[in-house]
Amino acid sequence: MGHFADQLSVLVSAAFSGGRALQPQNSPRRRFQLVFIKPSHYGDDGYVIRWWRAIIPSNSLAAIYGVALDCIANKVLGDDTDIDLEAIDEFNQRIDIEALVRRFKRHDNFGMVALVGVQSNQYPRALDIARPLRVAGIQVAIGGFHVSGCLSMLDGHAVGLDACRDMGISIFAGEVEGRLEGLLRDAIAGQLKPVYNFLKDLPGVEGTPVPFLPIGNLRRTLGLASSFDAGRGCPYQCSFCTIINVQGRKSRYRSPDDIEALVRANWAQGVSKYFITDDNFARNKDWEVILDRLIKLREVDHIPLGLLIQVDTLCHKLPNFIEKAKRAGVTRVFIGLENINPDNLVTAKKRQNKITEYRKMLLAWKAQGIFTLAGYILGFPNDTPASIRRDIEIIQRELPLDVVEFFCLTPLPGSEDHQTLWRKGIDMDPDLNNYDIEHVCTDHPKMTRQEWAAIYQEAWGLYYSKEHMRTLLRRTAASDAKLSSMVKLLLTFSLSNALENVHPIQVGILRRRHPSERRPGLAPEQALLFWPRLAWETVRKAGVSLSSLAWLSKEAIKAARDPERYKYMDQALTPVHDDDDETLDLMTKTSGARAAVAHIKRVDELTHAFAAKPAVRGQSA
Ligand code: B12
Ligand code: SF4
Repeated sequence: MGHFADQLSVLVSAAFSGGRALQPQNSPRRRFQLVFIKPSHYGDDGYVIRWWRAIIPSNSLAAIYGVALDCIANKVLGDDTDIDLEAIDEFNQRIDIEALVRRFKRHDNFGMVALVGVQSNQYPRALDIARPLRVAGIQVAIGGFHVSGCLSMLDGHAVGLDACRDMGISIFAGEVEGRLEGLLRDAIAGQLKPVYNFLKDLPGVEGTPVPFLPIGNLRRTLGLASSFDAGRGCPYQCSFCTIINVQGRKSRYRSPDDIEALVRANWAQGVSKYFITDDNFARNKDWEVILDRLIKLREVDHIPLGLLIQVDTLCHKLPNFIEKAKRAGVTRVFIGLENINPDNLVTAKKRQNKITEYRKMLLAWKAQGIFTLAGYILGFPNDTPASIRRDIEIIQRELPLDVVEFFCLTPLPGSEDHQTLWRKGIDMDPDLNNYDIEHVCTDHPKMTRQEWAAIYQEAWGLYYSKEHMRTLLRRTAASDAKLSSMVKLLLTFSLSNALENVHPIQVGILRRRHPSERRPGLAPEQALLFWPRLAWETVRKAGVSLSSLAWLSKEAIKAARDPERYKYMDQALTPVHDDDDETLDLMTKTSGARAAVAHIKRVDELTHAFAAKPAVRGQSA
């Protein structure tokens, strides 16, 4: 309990401080400037992707911020040194580099800028942020999936890590819990090491400081949501995955007490909506006690929790999982469906995804009125533009899925796929900015890079056709789920790519641009053209968004008022039948699907034969 109370008091005092400059300003002691920056990356227009309001906050930032609060509370730099802490998410806040340099100068450069949670696609931008800071003599460290993934899988130099060494940026690979203190001590001595590598020593996360962002940061996201990882690590071995090579395959998890502390601290600042970022919450070994605690906070303490979780396609087989998730406040669930062709799933070592279970699992979530969002990867070896078009039609017709998110299969640094191509010297896009799983970064056996990119663009329009969005609204009305939530989801997912040319999970409201955020190397644009064009684009996009919103709202109202709404039925909503494997295209259109069905039947027959044997013996006895 002592630990719980400590966590809570650190977080609640941070909540009330607003998060910036956490120590008294008039203190005569040394003030160490600690600035956490989560870099964004460049859009195809050459400008940093930044929004007035982003949709999702950064959990990497919250995780390291929570650890820093703990360091401040424990005065790890000694009694004579205060820490001024600030977190900036470039997704929703412009980084004024000149102002930052001036601020550090006022403090004789006593401090450090930490580039946080830097993914491969954000690495070039992170270096561009670091460059002027290093020129000004400011200490900079970098961490996150790019450096960790590369050091875990490659030779210590690839991909682009020497750029950090050349610029004197300290590389931090691995997790920061229990290690920030040491890093800060090195920083106050002006002696950051070139590389810190803790990848072989993953910390237990139970009892470590919990992710936390102050309200000032959270207000920059839509819907005032926060995030936390209830656990890390996934037991599976998908070859495109970076996570297992950075966070490991063993399940490590936070305690229910820790989670309660962060929920209460956030509630003290009015926040009760969360993205639980575990890549596979169903494989968090402690999912049940965590859900039980969240249920208590919701049902007994009346904290109005709203949760988004990520799970696998076998989660419905865990007794009570879906029911408890509902009671804990889960309203949306992200499922790594990835593909409906088992041959493709096998090539990616995603054998745990059984297409024969997809409908059961999706209907189980639907029965609870929980929205399902599925990740769907385009570009597996058996994919062609024609097969992708066919598969999208099958999904629309036969799977009771709400939202589909398309991605391009990408050899992300840190994944086995990347390592294989890198070892074989196969051509991959040298521009890391493109490794955002929306761009094609290597060759495909059956499609040219152009065909692949084109079908990715086309896929969004195919799935989010007006006709299918109308069907989705009718399915929502029939299952009595919240139509206004479905309208919001459809608005975001149907427009992000078409209007903003970015994936819905990195979209926001009102795209911001600033001439200073143009990618170095690209010609600067004339102010006289830049500002009017930005204004015109903003007006045009607002017009398109409003007209889509009007259309979706009209259709939602129609679906809600339909006297027959609860009688609506289609193939996707039809309960699972024994003959599905003969009648559904999902089970019959590919050789992989047919083989999967045959395999299930064989297992079933063997199980029954085995079960029947003792009875036969009994009869003969
Ligand atoms: C939540 C999440 C998101 C959220 C929030 C972003 C965030 N990073 O918090 C959203 C939905 C916005 C998102 C979007 C995207 N994401 Co994402 N996301 C994740 C996810 C599932 C969890 C992140 C997290 O909280 N991890 C837990 C924290 C604690 O770990 P961490 O980030 O590594 O940070 C720890 C250490 O690295 C270290 N550390 C980190 N930085 C620093 C810095 C210093 C100086 C130090 C000392 C230590 C340190 O300390 C932290 C605590 O231990 C990860 C997968 C994963 N398991 O991490 C993917 C992941 C990071 N995302 C990924 C991708 C590709 C994307 C997108 C590009 C997808 C897209 N096309 O839209 C976008 C990019 C937009 C963006 N703003 O980041 C990839 C990155 C792979 C790579 N090699 O680059 C990952 C790994 C998933 C994958 N597919 O492999 N994402
Ligand atoms: S299930 Fe998800 S987190 Fe686990 S290995 Fe596969 S892609 Fe990675």
